[in-house]
Amino acid sequence: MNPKFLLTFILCITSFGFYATAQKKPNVIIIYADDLGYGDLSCYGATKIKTPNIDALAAQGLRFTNGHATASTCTPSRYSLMTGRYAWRKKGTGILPGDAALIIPTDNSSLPSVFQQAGYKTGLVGKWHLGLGNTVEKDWNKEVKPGPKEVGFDYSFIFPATADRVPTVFMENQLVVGLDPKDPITVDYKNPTGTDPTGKDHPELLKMPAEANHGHNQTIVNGIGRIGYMQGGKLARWTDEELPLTFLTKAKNFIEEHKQEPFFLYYALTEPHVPRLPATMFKGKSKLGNRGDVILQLDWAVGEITKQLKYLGLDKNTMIIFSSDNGPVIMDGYEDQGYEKLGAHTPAGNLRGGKYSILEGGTREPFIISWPAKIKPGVSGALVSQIDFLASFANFFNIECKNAIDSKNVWDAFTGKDPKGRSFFIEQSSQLAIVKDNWKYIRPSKGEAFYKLTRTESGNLPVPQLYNLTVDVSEKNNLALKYPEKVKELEALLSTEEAKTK
Ligand code: NG6
Ligand code: CA
Repeated sequence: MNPKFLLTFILCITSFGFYATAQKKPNVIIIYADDLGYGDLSCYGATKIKTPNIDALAAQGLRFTNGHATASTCTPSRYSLMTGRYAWRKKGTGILPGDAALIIPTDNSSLPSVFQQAGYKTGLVGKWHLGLGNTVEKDWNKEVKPGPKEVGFDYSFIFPATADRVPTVFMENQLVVGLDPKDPITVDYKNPTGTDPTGKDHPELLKMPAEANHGHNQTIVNGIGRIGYMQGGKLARWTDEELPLTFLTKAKNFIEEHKQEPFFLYYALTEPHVPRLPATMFKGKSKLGNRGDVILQLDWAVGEITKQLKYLGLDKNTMIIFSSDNGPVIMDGYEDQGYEKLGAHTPAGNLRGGKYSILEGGTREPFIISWPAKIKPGVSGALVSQIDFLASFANFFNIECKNAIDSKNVWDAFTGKDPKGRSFFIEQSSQLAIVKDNWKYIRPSKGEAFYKLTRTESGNLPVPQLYNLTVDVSEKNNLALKYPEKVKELEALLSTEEAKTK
């Protein structure tokens, strides 16, 4: 071949290659913590705990200071993340038992289905807690469906509900991992099943005692009393201390397997949800007890993911979103000395309330988006929510979404071009609140104001509450009596939104 022609040919190929890489759709990874608070990370102001890996993610991306889960508990927040709809629109979307049926409709748009339509490989690794199958009664010894696959995940490696609920097994593509057919699994949330000891009858077998009479006293697995009864599946049951390492390995495998094509990975960590049982290498490391230790473990896992992306050359064009499903809780039903070891650490930062609460500590979360190829590092005060990923990605890919009525396209806020974000947002606990122009209105409620077990504030009061978050993010000064018109306006907006699907 003529050498000049060869050179032109090589140049063309190289520049085409470069062009193709530059235009390639970003990989997207959502790393979703469980019960991590607004003040639990050093990049959000924590001084008693250091989270260098998440701090590094924040430093190379956008750190949001007004980013929200939709609810202050797990299931409703995850429901919104998947469907783009507020969970309070649908009955049966509260904290689910481990044998619940799937609550995500399979004929609407879902976050993973949007990625599938855009040509992505989609994967889910971690906590699910959105139900499986069509009914409560199900055969755990066969493929359980519908589940993540029918919702839009090409691959899934999950535990069904929470770390403290049976069945305490992993499921890969909706089949229990390591199941011995001679030792079939049955699960029951009403009546004791099987001959396994329970925490109630055998507290002497527990390695972490449960708060008396508060759940966590049914079937014992790995020395921990669980919620729900389970029999069989002895070889398939997980060991809590290595559970997060299993998820991390599966997440890394998924990335490695799909490094050549755009992928979407929803990596739902279990930390720092109860029961908190750090791996040996993190035991005692934080000096803040088990909760602090598992936060360091979580931070380490994030670092392992970013390291792997770098190693594979995927770091620049991978968008990593980091957040949590609800605010923090110190005591959640196991006696793990959370309060005794807390010291001066403030898990919700300067916010009031936490998990289960309608106050900002319930839904305002660490919220980081890093995409080195496209997003300039910085801090954003835009009002955004996890519910918005669906509409924002759908818009980015030019895909129409079906029934995701509460999801807003805030792509410009997510990428740092719009400092404002949503015009309003509805928060959920056992009660509803609405935020608009940084004014927050909490509906009157008859619910308890203080939860004895968790020793936390719910934010419930029998009278309306109104806070000006611009000057009072800690919700200390109730201005409802001073600004009755504002209360009326926000109640009217909330009622209109509620009526949309009634
Ligand atoms: C509660 C559990 C708590 C936790 C929560 C769900 C008790 C006393 N409390 O019922 O430990 O599992 O449910 O947490 O059993 S969530 O993050 O999945 O919403
Ligand atoms: Ca949670």
